[in-house]
Amino acid sequence: MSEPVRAPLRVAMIGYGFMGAAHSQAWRTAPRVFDLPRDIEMSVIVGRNEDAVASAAAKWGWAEAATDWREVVARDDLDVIDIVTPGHSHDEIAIAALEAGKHVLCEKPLANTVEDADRMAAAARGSDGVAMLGFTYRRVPALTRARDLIAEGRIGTVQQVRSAYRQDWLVDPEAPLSWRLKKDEAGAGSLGDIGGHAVDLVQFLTGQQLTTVSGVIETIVKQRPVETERVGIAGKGGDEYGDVTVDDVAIFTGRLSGGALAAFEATRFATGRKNELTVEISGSAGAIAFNLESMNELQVYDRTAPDGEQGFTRVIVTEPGHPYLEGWWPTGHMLGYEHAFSHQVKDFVDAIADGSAPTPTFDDGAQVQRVLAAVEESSAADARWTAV
Ligand code: SOE
Repeated sequence: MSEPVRAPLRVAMIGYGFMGAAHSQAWRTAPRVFDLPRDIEMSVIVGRNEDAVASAAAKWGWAEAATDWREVVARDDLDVIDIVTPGHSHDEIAIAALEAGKHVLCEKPLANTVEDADRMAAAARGSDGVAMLGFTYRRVPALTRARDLIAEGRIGTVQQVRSAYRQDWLVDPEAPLSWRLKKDEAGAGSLGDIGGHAVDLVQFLTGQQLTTVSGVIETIVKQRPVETERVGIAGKGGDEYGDVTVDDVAIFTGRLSGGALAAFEATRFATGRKNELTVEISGSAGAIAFNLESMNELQVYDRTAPDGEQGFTRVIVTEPGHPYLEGWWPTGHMLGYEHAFSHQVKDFVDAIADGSAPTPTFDDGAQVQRVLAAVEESSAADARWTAV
């Protein structure tokens, strides 16, 4: 499909929850901050509830609202389909969009099962459209910078890795049974929703893949009030109770292709931890450490520093030369959660314009699903070491 270079990219977004809000602000903001090679038209937002999707369109700046994603995907006046629905619908929407010649940005997880993820990856490989997965934390400047330092050999050989994604919004046993706690919609619980981020991040930072895992997953609160109203991530519950069908906590170890051991934790039961994603990569010549709750900072340790001067250095990753910083504020004026979504749009649009394949690819997403499935398999077999 050949397109005039400056023709605007006409975007349709399917879904309008938490990720719909995040992606909408990115489509609005990226063209105003970066010099994108294509203009952006926020053409259509799609959701099943007509009134709710109309009000989301008005609030977030979409020109039209629609209720049937199939009709939207088939339209020939759209170029991009951005998928922000729960994981169980990703495969059907993404494959239809790719077959219709659209470019596809898909929020993580790629899919709820390895089989669906593999079918999506095959569709992406066979399509002229650009396909990219939204593991957005890769585009937090401190983490992009960490990846570059590790790739340049600054911490030497990776010898050990640890990463934890900890939240606490399910500590309350009366927190309702939202879609994120139902296997048929979410696929997995903490493991899939936030453990997937930790796995992707470790693989992205080290440039290595997990080859084998051993772990345990557990559901702490087994029944919860059925959700009566969806509000933010946690929702509101009624008098009726239903079964939680996903894990609350996942604790696992893995071996990276380079040989290093990695330890992971994913939980929504870390009382007091709101959205703490930590990663620490220990190498033969140094180390890097990061915590999302201080997301502009990268801790860097250099073993070659003179004796008496060694220690983790706190680098504020807001210098003009740091990744993605060219479009933002003067040094030290801090970025937040939403900025990485704008960086994701920037990289996606750049790739569409220059015909390159942006990462993470759908193949990357399928590989992460394989890791998560191996953790579930290991847990069911008393934490036996399980090949990915
Ligand atoms: C989206 O990237 C996401 O993974 C959500 O699905 C999680 O629930 C959130 O807490 C982290 O971000």
